[in-house]
Amino acid sequence: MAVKGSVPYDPQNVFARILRGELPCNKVYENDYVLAFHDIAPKAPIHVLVIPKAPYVSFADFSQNASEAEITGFTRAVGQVARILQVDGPGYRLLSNVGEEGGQEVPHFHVHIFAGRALGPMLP
Ligand code: D5M
Repeated sequence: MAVKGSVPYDPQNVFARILRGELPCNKVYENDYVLAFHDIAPKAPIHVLVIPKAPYVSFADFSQNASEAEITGFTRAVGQVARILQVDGPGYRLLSNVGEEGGQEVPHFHVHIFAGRALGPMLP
């Protein structure tokens, strides 16, 4: 198993299982670099997760170890998903929890897209 950064990647995490097709997801978008799907416990009317297909534990791992092509592919895909969701006009929020104190529950890097209502000021 590849170890990237301080925490080893757990291939049994739920998003790894979704990527392998072992668990279902409500897919929004997919390309060579990413999979995007609706969050199972939405915190806003629109709550979508964008994950890289490659095994990165968190943003910390991804930002340090992903290739330029992966980083560009991922970033462009997040924007593409926002356009697919038609939230560009009204606006949306991106969030990525990192590690224990960041509140990360699933140890596969993901960006949350929240939209569909006025989200108000950012929480800490
Ligand atoms: O957020 C992890 C998010 O992952 C949390 O909002 C629930 C979501 N989740 C967990 N399991 C699933 C499945 N099976 N499908 C879709 N969404 C899921 P974090 O930033 O790690 O706290």
